[in-house]
Amino acid sequence: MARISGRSAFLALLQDEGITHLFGNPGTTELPIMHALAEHPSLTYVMAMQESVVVSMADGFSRASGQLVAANVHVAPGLGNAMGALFGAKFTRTPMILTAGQQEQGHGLREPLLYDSLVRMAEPLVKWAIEVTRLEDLPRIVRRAAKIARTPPMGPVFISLPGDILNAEAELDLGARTDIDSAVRPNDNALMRLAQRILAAKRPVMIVGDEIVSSNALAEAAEFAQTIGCPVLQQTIPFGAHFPSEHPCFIGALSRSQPKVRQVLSAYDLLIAFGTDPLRMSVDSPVDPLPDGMPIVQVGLIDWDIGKNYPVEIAIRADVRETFSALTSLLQEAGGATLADTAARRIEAIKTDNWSARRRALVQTIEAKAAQTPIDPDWLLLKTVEALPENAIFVEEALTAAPLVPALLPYRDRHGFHGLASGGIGWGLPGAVGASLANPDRPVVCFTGDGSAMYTIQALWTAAHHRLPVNVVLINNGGYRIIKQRLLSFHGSREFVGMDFTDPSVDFVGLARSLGLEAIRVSDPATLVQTLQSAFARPGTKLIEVMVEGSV
Ligand SMILES: Cc1ncc(C[n+]2csc(CCOP(=O)(O)OP(=O)(O)O)c2C)c(N)n1
Ligand SMILES: [Mg+2]
Repeated sequence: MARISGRSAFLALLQDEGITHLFGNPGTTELPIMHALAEHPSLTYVMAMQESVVVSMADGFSRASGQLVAANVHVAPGLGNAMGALFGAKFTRTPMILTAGQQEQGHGLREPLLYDSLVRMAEPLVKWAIEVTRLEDLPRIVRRAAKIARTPPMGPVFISLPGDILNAEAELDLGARTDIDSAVRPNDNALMRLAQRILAAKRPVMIVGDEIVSSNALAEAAEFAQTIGCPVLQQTIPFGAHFPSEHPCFIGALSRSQPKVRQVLSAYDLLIAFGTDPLRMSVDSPVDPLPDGMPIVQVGLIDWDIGKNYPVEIAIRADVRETFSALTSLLQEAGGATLADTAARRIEAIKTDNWSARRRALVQTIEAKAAQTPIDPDWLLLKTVEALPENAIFVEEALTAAPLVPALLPYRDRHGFHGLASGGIGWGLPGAVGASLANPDRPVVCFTGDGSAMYTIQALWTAAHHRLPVNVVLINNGGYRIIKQRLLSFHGSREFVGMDFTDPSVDFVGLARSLGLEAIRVSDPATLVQTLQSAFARPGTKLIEVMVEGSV
């Protein structure tokens, strides 16, 4: 066995686990890793100028590729900076190995500058957190971390890397990766019960979520819906391309208003939940979103989400793609011509009010606001969606300009759309940069609020540095409009303290240029379409600042 340094072994292990990019922000405790990068030129180091940006970039890379990612941050304060972004990665169950350099163990208990217990800091937000205390354990720890991160329910893991471990040398066996195949099919009995229950329903409805993306089941979900002719709703947090929008069975995303959800669901007699936490809410309400006694059947690999808030009549822990395939054949067999007739009839009925029909009506309403100055944010969204280049990836963190995204943007492939998920803002810009690095052949359009962009604006520098084909449409309404709207609706107050940034206003064009980007400002609706089309058609990273209506 060859002698190898801890730092070089660490990078070799990551590469063997499929890591192509290491997102990071370096400090003294990370110097061993920075040193070893020279020996691993095929590993691309992506520097971001703050640790929350680092982690959100890695998160965007994974969300837009399905791959395990790695990020490295600077000891206790760097990990502290990263926590909000790590919360986001926990929410989306992103397979991520997060590491931080740690002070050398030779300090013992003397608490040097920058030292704190990194494991204790990271623990609440990760599946596994550990500090390496012997070089011999390093291979086993990295292998185990990778396996844990990418085994459903997936999620981030954390490794603390003391400097002395990274700088030491030993004869190490780097081992090999373990991939757990979790494409699990339900047993025959469970499948049969599920099929019978679905056939017995008169008005079934399906809610789908993130596991449709992570298990690559869009086509299978569509075929299942087609087979029984059930309307399909996207879960209440529409952060991914969870169903092909243009499929006749798709009727759109559920809102997060409990009374509205209850009303929508009350038209049905069976809730079929696949790969989702179907009714995750935001603001408290005395109304329960689930109609009383509504029966549920639920399938997915995340057992935490199954029966979490409501009892489930048939609950199955299995892969959604495998389950759809098996279930669809079983239903076709068991249902025969009767089911085919029923399904055809149901689909005819859905067609009059499905996603496509609703979109046509919605577009007409929005077009009526085309000439408004300042520009109407819904119209801006519509024009941005219409101008998207073929195969573009759309990344959204747009708050008051976002509600119509699921209704206007057609989801066509599982990596084509990524929206704000956890509710912690500042993810969008770096998320878009990560998505671009993961998909060098696809243009990325990031649709972001001005307030959200200011949490992680330095992500633009990384995009410019790597010359990424990212276009940022920045919605400038001069403040936190959603917070104003909520102060007004929940508190009846128009005293908007701390919600404007107009004195002075932020010059986003100047800011973007200072970070090395081309930047354009649009105030006149008459020039918007042309500006978007021309920007999207040209190479390079760009920011298009659009001045929009911000009143409440
Ligand atoms: C990390 C974090 N800090 C603060 C908030 C609270 N918050 C939610 S939306 C928002 C303002 C968003 O502003 P902007 O992106 O400009 O969108 P707008 O409301 O103007 O449409 C804030 C501060 C949050 N969700 N996450
Ligand atoms: Mg704003």
